Amino acid sequence: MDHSADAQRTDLMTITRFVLNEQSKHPESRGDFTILLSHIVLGCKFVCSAVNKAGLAKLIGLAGETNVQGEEQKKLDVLSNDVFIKALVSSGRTCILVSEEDEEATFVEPSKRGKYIVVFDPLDGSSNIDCGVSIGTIFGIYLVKEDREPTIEDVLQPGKNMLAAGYCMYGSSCTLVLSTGTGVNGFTLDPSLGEFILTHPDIKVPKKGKIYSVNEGNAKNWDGPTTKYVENCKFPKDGSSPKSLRYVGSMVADVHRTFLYGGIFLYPADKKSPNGKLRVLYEVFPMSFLMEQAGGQAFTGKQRALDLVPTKLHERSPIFLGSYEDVEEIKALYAVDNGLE
Ligand code: FDP
Repeated sequence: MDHSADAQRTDLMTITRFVLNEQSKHPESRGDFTILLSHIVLGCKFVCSAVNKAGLAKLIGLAGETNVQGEEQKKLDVLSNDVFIKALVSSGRTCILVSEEDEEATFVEPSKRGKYIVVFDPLDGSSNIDCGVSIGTIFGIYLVKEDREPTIEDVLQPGKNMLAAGYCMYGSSCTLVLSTGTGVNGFTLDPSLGEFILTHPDIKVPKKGKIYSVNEGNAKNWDGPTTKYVENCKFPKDGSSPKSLRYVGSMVADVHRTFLYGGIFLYPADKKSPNGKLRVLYEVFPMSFLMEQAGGQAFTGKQRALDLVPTKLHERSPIFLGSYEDVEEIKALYAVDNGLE
C-alpha cells in the first residue's frame, strides 16, 4: 500500500488553511486578510454555481426580463456584482469597492468599514456567457494608506502597490489563482466538498512560450510594433517554428492558459481604441501582478504595467503580458519605435 500517496490524498490543503499558514508567518496579523479572502471565496463559489446552472435556471437573458414565475431575472453579471458587493461589505474588512459594473466606487459605511480596498470585475468575458465558454472573476486588493476618511485617491494607486490579486475561472473546473505577493498558487473547487484545494502550487510561467493570443480581427488598426510582433509569431525570421494562435476572448481564460503553457497575451492599442480595451484597475493590474509573481512580465507598450498610475476608475490601457522572453521581444520592438534604441 502506498502510504505517502494516501497521506497526500487525505491531507487536503484548502485555500483557508493555506492563507492561515501564510498568516502565521506574520505574528502581528489579526486575520483580517483571511476574513476578507473567505468572503471573496464565497462570492466565487456563488458565481460558479450560478454559471453552472445558468442555462437550467434561465439566468441568462437581458436584465429586467421576467422568468416563468413572473419574477424579475437578473443578468448573470448583474447578479454576480450584487453578490460580491454584499459579500465584501459584510466582511467588515473593506472601505472602498470598485467594480466594473458600477460607474462610481462604493464607499462602505463607517460601521462596516475595514482597511482594504477591493477592485474587481465580477464576471469578465461577458461575450462568452451565453455560449457556455469559460469566464471569470478578477480581483485586486489594496490597503488603505492611513487611518483617515478614505477617498478616491486611495484607489488611484499604481498596481505595484497591490497587496494581493487573483482570479477565479469558471471553466471545465472552477479554479482560483491567488498571489499575496510571495508567488502564485492555484486552487481547484472540489464540488463534493465545497472547498478550493491547492492543485497548482507555486505556478511559474515558462520562460518562453509557443502561443500568442490576440484578437487578430483588429489587425488593420494596429500600430507598427504590434503588427511586426504578430508577423514574427507567424513567420519567424530566426528559423524557429511559428507560434500557435489561441484566443478564447475571455481574459481570464486566455491568461490562465498563458500561466500554464507559456506564451503571450496581447490587447494592444489600435487606431479605433488608442488606449486599448482592458481596464487598468481590475483587469490589467491584477493580471500583471500575478504574471510578475509567476516570473513573467507585463508591459503597456510604454512602461512596466504595474508602474502605471491610473487617473480615473475605469481607465483603459494596452497590455502585453506573459512569458519573460516573449514580452522582452515586444518591448524591444516598442523601444525601436519610440526611438529608444
Ligand atoms: P468581454 O468584452 O467579453 O467582457 O474586458 C472584457 C473582455 O471580454 C476580456 O475578458 C477579453 O479579453 C476581451 O474583452 C475580449 O475583447 P474582444 O472581443 O475585443 O477581443
